[in-house]
Amino acid sequence: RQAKKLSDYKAPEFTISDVELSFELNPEATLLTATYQLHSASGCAGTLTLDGQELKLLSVSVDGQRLSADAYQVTSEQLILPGLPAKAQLELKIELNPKANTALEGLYLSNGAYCTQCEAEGFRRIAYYLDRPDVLARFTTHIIADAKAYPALLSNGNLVHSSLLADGRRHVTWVDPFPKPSYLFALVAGDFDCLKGSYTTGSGREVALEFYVDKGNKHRAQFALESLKRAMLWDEQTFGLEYDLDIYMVVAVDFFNMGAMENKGLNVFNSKYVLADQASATDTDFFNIESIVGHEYFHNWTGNRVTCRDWFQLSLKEGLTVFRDQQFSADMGSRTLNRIDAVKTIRTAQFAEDAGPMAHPIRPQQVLEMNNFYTVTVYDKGAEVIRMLHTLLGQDGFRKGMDLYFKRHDGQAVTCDDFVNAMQDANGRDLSLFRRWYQQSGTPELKVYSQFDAKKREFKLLMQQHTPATADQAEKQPLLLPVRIELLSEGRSQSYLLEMTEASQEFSFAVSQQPVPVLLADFSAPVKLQYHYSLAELLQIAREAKDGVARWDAIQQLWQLQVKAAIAAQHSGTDYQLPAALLEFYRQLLLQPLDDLAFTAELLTVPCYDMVAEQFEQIPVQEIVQALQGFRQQLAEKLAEQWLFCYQSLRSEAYQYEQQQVAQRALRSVCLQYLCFVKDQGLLLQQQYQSSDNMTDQLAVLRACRNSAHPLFASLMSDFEQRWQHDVLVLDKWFNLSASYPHPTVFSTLQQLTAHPQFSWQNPNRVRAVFGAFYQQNPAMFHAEDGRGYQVLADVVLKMDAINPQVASRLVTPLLSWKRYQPARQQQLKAVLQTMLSKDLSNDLYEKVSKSLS
Ligand code: HT7
Ligand code: ZN
Repeated sequence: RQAKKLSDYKAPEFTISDVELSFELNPEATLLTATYQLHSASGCAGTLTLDGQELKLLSVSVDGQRLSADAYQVTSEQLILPGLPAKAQLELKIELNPKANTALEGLYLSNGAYCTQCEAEGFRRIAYYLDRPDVLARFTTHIIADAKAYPALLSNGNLVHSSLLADGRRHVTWVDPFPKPSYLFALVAGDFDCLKGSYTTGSGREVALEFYVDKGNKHRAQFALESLKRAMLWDEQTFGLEYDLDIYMVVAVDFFNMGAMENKGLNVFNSKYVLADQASATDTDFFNIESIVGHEYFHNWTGNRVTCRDWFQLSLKEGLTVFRDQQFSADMGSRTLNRIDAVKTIRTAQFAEDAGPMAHPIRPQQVLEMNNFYTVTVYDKGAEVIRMLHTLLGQDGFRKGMDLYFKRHDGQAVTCDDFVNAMQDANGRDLSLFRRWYQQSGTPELKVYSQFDAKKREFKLLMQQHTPATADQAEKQPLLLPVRIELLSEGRSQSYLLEMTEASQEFSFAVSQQPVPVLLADFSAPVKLQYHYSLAELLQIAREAKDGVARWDAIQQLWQLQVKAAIAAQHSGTDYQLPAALLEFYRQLLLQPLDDLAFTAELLTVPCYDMVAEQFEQIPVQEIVQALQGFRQQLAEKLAEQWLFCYQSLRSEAYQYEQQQVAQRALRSVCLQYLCFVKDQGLLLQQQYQSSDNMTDQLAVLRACRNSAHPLFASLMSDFEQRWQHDVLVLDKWFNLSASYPHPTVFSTLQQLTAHPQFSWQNPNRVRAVFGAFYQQNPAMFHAEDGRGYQVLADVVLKMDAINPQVASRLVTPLLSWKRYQPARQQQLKAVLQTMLSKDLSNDLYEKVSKSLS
């Protein structure tokens, strides 16, 4: 199997200026006629090699002449045409079988509707093509399908023709005036309800907005539509970027590999990121919808108008677009809470990726299967890298850089270097050192020591950075780290932005008293910080720092210290008691919550398993689970009255998705979780479950019951299943709760779940709802002593690999990092991986499993 390398990039020898696609839709035998206008870059005749996979090629014609079969060569991945003139029209006839397509790449069926997914390399499953992002062509798409069964026939751009044929089929034509790479092509055909709206751009153009959803679900798309309008306005106000077509369509489908796809003018979304109402969706669902609708919309400029030269540059569009969606969400809600969420993602999933066999820089250098590189590193660390540029250049400097980037590169396929060059040139600043972030993988460790000289009235910070070797890269160099700090002294806080450029550096501050340093405020660089804080200092930071993220982080660090102490106590066979000062801090917080109740809820939440596990080189699984459970129990018992007081003081109002209410519900839910640890709160749980008018509060009850193994869990879960049995999106929440039940009965539950009438191995949402929840939210059972959890997941991964390799390859992730566990677990994990590797695996799975074992 041949990996591709960034260093091997060559510009294409042929380009395609115009593409005409004509689809005659049929579930098992769709006929596609594809016509391309080809131009050789050298101006000479030559060999044209097109990408293609699992296609039935019916005919090939050049300039109107049908070629005989010996005039071209077809392999399992290519169509090779020797001696093609410098300028030629190529016509291909191809037959496709969307019904047999369970990989959900290319053209497939989702509940009977046709849809496509082409990023990254899925267009080659529709037609032989130069399926690479640096070939930009104007697309015209004809769709011919039964008019009654498929009233909606959609593609990119503008509808220019629609007619009824004599045989009862409809023929429509879409023209997309913007040249685009094949990965942005989309086609949808089906029978949907359509929610319509409109948006008038800053320059006064009216844009039609259309959301296509399953019949009966129109009212559930309203929030997504409003989110889209907010995103359109935000991009105009923040970056001066307007939408460019007359229509923006979103289609919600149930069968989908990821969250959503930004196809030009025709986004396709996983229905869970479009459909929401108060009865069926939680506050988190609403939040995600706004953020993902925003993300896909923002791609119209960062990704579509300016696209990637090659897939190694994926972070050019994804890192930047995640940064933009994070800024959007922060402006729509709480900046601090949004930042805390992003920090959690980096500290859990991204740091774990860096420490595992798939470690790679935000611009990977070598790839076997591109789908494996839609990672937290490329997306979220990529966004952190953009954020650091924003921090270094300031808001205005960053905007100047963005303006120059679009001025230079609109309509082009470019590289991450082109982006940094625009930032550099617009600001007159040398960013050569900063570029290392694009080529170096791994998590930098930042060690800080402090010194106070009372005589000299000087406070010094000595900082040392070091990036440990990663699986992909042994040698590391110092990086440019923007380090935001505050110095707390005499009730005041002074802020600074330090720029660290060397392996070791000293910074001095003139002060009169010894301050407490708040380090890495706002998580200004994606690094692991080490500094010896006392408990008292951490509590002072939690009370006094200006930066909310730093305040939250102080409590996080405090908990990490508690985990270490509790595990040491477990080893010496003693009980561990939480420090009185921490309990007192919590008591005060409960009696007098901060103005921001959602922030209060965050402070009151013990870190999750993943966050703690990431602090250990070798992860002591059961010890962490036991320590965290012990903390929750102690907090629940010692502050029992305060949890109840706080819970009761937060009255629930008629549901609205608005910040104040969201925050109230979050805090009430935290209180409820703790309350259930001490007393049988049967009445209270029943009451909240039965009387609440929204999914957020109902789900909080089910979670509280699950976490405390409450006897009500079974009956409430069965009521929930009955109530929502016909609504698969809501049923996913039930699948999720069932699979995350932290008790050995979960193993038989998993079997029952896969036999549930609504479960389908073909639907990634269902598979993720069960098995994603099992490994992400049930560490005690996933890591069961006898290795059963690993075996269950390994079997599922193998089964899925034959159905949908992309999904299989994502599910395998928690099995890969076997080196992070103690010897017995290492053996169990290695054994399941070795068995896997002995099978005939997809490239997706092979790349990960073989790296893990090498
Ligand atoms: N750009 C998209 C990435 C993507 C994808 C989406 C759906 C299914 C398969 C996919 N492969 C890659 C999504 C985004 O980042 O916006
Ligand atoms: Zn994206």
